[in-house]
Amino acid sequence: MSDEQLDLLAHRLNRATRVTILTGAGVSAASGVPTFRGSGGLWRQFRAEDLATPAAFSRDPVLVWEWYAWRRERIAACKANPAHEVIARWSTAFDRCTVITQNVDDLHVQAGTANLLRVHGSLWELSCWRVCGAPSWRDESVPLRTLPPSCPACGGLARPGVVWFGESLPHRELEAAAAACDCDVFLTVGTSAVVYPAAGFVHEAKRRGAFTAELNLELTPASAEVDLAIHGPADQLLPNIAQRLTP
Ligand code: BV8
Repeated sequence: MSDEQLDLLAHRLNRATRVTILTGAGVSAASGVPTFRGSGGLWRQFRAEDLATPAAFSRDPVLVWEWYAWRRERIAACKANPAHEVIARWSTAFDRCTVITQNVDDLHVQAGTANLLRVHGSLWELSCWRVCGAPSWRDESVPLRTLPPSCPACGGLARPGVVWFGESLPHRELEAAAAACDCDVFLTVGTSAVVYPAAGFVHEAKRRGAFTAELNLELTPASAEVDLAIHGPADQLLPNIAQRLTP
């Protein structure tokens, strides 16, 4: 991370009216939320991709719920960090700023972020596994009253309100995220850029003429594609860039 790089990004943001920010687990790392691929990303001996699928839930809903209950307990103790706070401020600072998050921890919500698209859902929302027609509901109880929790409408099994591998993203959020690829600056922060379709947005934004920048501790498959790749912790980089913006 060099001063020139930080100044260049600040210069681009100063001139921008339409800004889009994509975030991943790295933004919540400083809050103590385990990332997916980093150390601590594993639960017992399972990889996330093994548990976060409809097949895994059909096979063993109690095991999958124990994993989500474990993550809820970990995340319930976490607070939004300076990276979330800067993004929340920026979400109302530009003519149009859209925040697309892959995170299901809702720390962007806690930070008061506007125009937030939770493309992979939320750990704090549940829905009916049998799709009985009941709308999804919010449940922040830690621990959960019953494990597995049940649908208040039909009494059947409830499922976490997240998007599992092999499931399509919520239509409204996907449409809005695709539209937000029309922007002056597309900033991707703390994501390993391997999970699609979210990992495709930065390439789509570049294709549509946006200035693209990546903030991450390390190289990702997107690093060679973006106009600017800055290495460092998001909770330090974002406040540093914010200070360089003209009010
Ligand atoms: C779908 C919710 C189709 C659940 C999640 C194209 C090519 C290849 C594969 C596919 C493709 N298209 C689709 C696929 C399949 C699949 C996929 O992408 N597989 C991958 C593994 C190859 N995609 C899907 O299945 C998607 N659905 O395509 O449906 C379809 C279409 C029509 C009809 C039916 C079906 C659904 C994907 C969503 C899955 N759900 N989460 C839950 O959380 O339990 S994904 C989950 O994993 C997260 O939400 C996130 O998206 C991803 C983890 O990535 P990151 O957030 O980036 O975290 P990670 O740990 O990997 O990296 C952290 C990064 O931060 C690192 O780079 C690290 O260096 C950095 N970092 C760490 N600390 C810091 C930091 N950076 C800065 N500061 C720090 N302090």
